[in-house]
This record gives sequence, structure tokens and C-alpha cells, in this order.
Amino acid sequence: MIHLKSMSITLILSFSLLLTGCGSNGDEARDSGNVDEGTTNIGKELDYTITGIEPGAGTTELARNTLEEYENLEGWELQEGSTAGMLTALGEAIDNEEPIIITGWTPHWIFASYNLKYLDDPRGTFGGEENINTIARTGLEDDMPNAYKILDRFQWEVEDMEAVMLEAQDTTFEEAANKWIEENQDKVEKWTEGIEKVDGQEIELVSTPWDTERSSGAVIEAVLKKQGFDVKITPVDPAVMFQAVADGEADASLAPWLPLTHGSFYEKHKENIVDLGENLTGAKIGMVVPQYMNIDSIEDLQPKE
Ligand code: PBE
Repeated sequence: MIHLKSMSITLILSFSLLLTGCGSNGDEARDSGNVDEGTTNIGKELDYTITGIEPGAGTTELARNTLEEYENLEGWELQEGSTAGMLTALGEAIDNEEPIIITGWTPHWIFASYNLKYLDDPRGTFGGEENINTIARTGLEDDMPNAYKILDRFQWEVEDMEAVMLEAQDTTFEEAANKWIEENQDKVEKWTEGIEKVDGQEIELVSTPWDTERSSGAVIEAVLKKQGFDVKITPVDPAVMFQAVADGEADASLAPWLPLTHGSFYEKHKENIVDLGENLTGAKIGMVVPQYMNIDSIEDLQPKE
């Protein structure tokens, strides 16, 4: 009896093991089907291409370094172009649930509009937390103490910048900045408190052409205008931005991303610029993919076959 019972238990056990075995085989088969379409052949599907942005962007320099540093990215290419082109490609890929790898950054409205994730970067080639700093030309503090003080105090959070960026999608950066200023009088007052107004003194800022800096640019422009300044902002490549401030051709910039993104330009010019410190902390750069993609790390990518 006992013997029989244990036999039947054994039988039942082996039968269910068999079933489980079958089940897991089936799963594996399905999984490897996914893996084929997903992880293993992501490189092939993407033609081993990362969708990048402007050649002069700090992000592009970091992405180029990344392709060199990771052996598994052997044979991959960075498609340099424009941020607008990258955003179009990202939107199209998401509409069709197709894979795409972009070089992306935070703050950006894409994270509010789409479900995206940063790929882990175990080698740290995209850096960790980035900050946005304010820099000024030497002599600005003496020449224009009132402007200098405001620039020095200018500081806000990722959420503030995002609010302006997002709003500007439907209006203009000027309107978005004015709306943000209205809603954040307390912050703005801290930047201008006790500072004498001027009468049409000219100030020339340099910036970069990305939405992050169009946001900070529009806000500082409105704030300085209210203080009586005649503000001119010129968007240029990061290399030119540092050069212009170092040469004294421009008075200041709110656009340097540090320590890594614009680190090479900063190193080159640091003796000839005044660093007023961070105006925003908690920025980030990296490879970004839609959440439906079956990879989590840059190291999950396979070298070109
Ligand atoms: N960005 C946005 C710039 C700085 C601001 C991250 C695209 C870059 O130089 O990469």
C-alpha cells in the first residue's frame, strides 16, 4: 500500500516535472523568439547605429568616447545630425514600436511624453550627475556689478526648467518664461532683491541652441530686461560659447554642462573664465531607449557580426 502510494507520488511527480519541463521548454522557445527579435538582433535591426545629435554637442563627444570604450560596441556607429532629426526618429520608432537608441539628456520633455529609460552605463562614459553652471568673462563683476550679481544668484531646479520647456512646446520660450516667472515670483525676487536697476545697459550672453538653454535663456532675458538691461543672447556651439566668454566677446553664459559634457572646453578655458557655480543640479546624459526594448545596459548590446 505504502509502496504503491509512494510509487504513484513518484509518478505524479515525474509527470508534473515532465509537464513543467515541457512548459519551460515552450517558454524558452518563445523567449528565444523574443530574444532573436529583441536583444540578439537589436544591433542588426538598428544597423548598429545610435541616433545622435549635433556634431558639436558635448553629448556627441561623450557618445563617440562611449563607442570607443565599450568593446561590445565594436562596429557600431553614431549617426550625427540634429536634435530635431533625433526627435523625429524617436517619435516614429515609438509610433511603430520599433527599436531605437538615442543619445538623450535630462531635463527634456521626451521623458514626460514617452516611456523611456536610460541604459546603464557601467563604464561611466556619460558621467554621473551633471550640473549646469554659469560662467562670466573676467572683469564682468567690476564692469557690471548689478548684472553679475543676478547671474551669480540665478539658480533653479530641474522641474522649473522642465516646466518652461514643456510649456514652450505649445507657445514660445518667451511666453513660457514669462508664465514661469509669474508663477515663481518668490524665486525671481531672490535673484534681484536689493539690486539697483539700470537704464538700458547692454549685456551680451552666449548660449547653446537646445531647449534646456532656450529655457534658461528666456528666463534670464526677461529678468534682466525687467532690471533695465538691454539683453542680447546668441546661441552658438558649446566650443564657441566657451571661447567667446574666455575672449571677453560675450559677458556670460548659463549653458555649460559640467563636469563632463563640456568638460573638455572647460579645461581649455578655465584660466580665462569666471565660474559662478551651478545654476541647476541633477542633469544627466546617456543612451536612451523606449521602455518596451528588452535591454537595460549599454553592455547588453552585441558587437557587429
Ligand atoms: N545638450 C543640451 C547639450 C548641452 C545642452 C545636452 C544636448 C550638449 O552639449 O550636449
